[in-house]
Amino acid sequence: MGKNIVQKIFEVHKVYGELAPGALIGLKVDQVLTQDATGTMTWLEFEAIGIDRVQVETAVSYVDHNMLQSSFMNADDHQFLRTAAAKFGAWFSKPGNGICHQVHLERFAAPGKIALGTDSHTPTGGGMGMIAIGVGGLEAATVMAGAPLEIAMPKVVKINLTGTLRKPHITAMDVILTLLKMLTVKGGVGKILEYAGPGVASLTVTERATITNMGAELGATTSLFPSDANTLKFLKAEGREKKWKELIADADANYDEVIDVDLSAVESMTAQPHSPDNVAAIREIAGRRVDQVCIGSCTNSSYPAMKTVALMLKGKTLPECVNLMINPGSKQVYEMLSREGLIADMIAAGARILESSCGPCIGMGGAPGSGHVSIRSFNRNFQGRSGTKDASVYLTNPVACTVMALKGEIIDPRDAGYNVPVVSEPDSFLINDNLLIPPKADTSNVVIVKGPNIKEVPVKTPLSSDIKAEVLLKLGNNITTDDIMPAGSKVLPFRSNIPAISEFVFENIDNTFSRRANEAREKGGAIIVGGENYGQGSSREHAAIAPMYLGIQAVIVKSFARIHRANLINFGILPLLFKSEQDYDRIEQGDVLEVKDALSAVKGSQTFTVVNQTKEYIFDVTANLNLREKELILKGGLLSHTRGSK
Ligand code: MIC
Ligand code: SF4
Repeated sequence: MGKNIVQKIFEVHKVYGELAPGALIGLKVDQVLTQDATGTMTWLEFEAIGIDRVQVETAVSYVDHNMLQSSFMNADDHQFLRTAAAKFGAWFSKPGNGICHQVHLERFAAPGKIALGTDSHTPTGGGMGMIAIGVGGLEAATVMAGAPLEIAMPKVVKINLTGTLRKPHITAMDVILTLLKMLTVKGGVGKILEYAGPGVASLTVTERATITNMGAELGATTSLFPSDANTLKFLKAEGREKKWKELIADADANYDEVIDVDLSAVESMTAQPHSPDNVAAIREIAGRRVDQVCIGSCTNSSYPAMKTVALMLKGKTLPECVNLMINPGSKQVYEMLSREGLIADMIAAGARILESSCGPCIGMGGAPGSGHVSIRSFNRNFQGRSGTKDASVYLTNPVACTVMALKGEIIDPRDAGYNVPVVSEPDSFLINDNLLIPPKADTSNVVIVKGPNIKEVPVKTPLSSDIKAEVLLKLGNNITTDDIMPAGSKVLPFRSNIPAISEFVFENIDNTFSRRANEAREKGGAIIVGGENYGQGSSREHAAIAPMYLGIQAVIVKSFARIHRANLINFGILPLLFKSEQDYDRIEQGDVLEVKDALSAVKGSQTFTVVNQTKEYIFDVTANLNLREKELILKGGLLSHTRGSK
């Protein structure tokens, strides 16, 4: 029986386990990337584990999210990250070098490798023919300390691409938006999407990376493309052709599922407010006024994408009422555009050029006005993420963004009458790694510097036998980690300070939550109830650490998103599932629940009996914890576990 690419990569990296769907496997990890907003915790956790030097082949600490520096806090974090990287043998990508995923694709990603990243869009690397998975910080820290990555073997889905895109108006972004329309934000949960078929050859590495990047929005564990002649071309242009090797699925490879996508039939698409799967063809919603356009992010800020935008803007002027902001994805892209005079064309048209960072994508500046319509080439449009709760954020490709900026209205790029240039990948990129600091051989004199906002990672006490707690919040489906632990310019600077950031938990849903949780903590803690796909979106473990700090004992939902469930376990919060959906309907906020004999349920049957003391009935929930997860929950989380076993 032939093998698919996932099987080929996993076989080489397997430390233990069977490559059968659902079975637990341990994998050796080659690369770990961290970014600053999740990275301060990760590196504090790595320090707490007590290992001198990272044990993986390559670890890179990027600074790209917390870049506004409205006070000392961000700059102190950058200094901590720089000195921690120096101490522990990691590369350090200085602020200004670009968005972690774009830079990693350019300078580190390599076919056949396995990478982990403390960011949900780490699968961007899948465009290079590698397995790249987003995880919580503590997971990454333990892997950097030498542990294998342990996951349940996902199903492998073949996305069979035929035909070719009607470029340049329709782009790779439209492919992933089409898939989001078909599969929804939970359609990829428990799966790896492996792209194959004759259509693959028509997509460049950066186009592939746009698709694998936004596979995160499908909830997929990761997505990847084969490594072929296009991969070699890209690596050659980056001066890294030695990293190339061919990786294609065998002709008779087996898949758990096959989905066909005809690229020739893909339309110009947009994700409407407030979810990446609320997708429509642009023509269906054309005509709405546009106030703001943002182009960039880890999804769409490669050199060809940005050059196309610049050439479209050249010689034109933006309408009076449109604000256009552009973040080139990396220093490499930015420097190349500048040297070719393309930044000048953007500026001349009236665009505001921001630095190479996440920027408006995570609400670090660039918030739209009240009730404004913002069109973005980004990957997430959850309500309030832009910094403006009543703004309407649409996601679409950079060509459509540019057309809409110039027209001041929502319009299909094919209907606007503009000439869209065809820009191909260059034969060579401008390589200037002077913001990329290599690991040091001798780290004995390096001192890690921590500013006053950098506080210790809190550790939970081991699980207690009986949990009696109030349902502090009852929520619906698809609650995001942005809902649980908002980001944005006000909150992000507290990423290194759990006591301070915990005051913002659920702020946009119920701003009394953290006060009520603090009160409940004195009485034994609290419980959160949710629907399907709870915790979708980012990898931020703050969405677990801060609730843990506030005394949340358990979260009971219909289903979890992968990374968030792992983060809850890593910080000792019981992730429970309703056995019957009707029990979700019966519970109300304010009910007091008693989880009977939690310790023996964790150790044994995994079925927990819950008494609703307020309404006087009993129901069952389950945890489905594997052996390792059981141990973590019993010990109060991964940090106490890892410390204990050292
Ligand atoms: C995001 O896009 O939501 C983020 C900000 O990059 C997060 C990481 C974080 O919260 O720091 C992610 O995608 O994991
Ligand atoms: Fe940064 Fe946005 Fe990409 Fe997250 S999705 S890494 S915030 S650019």
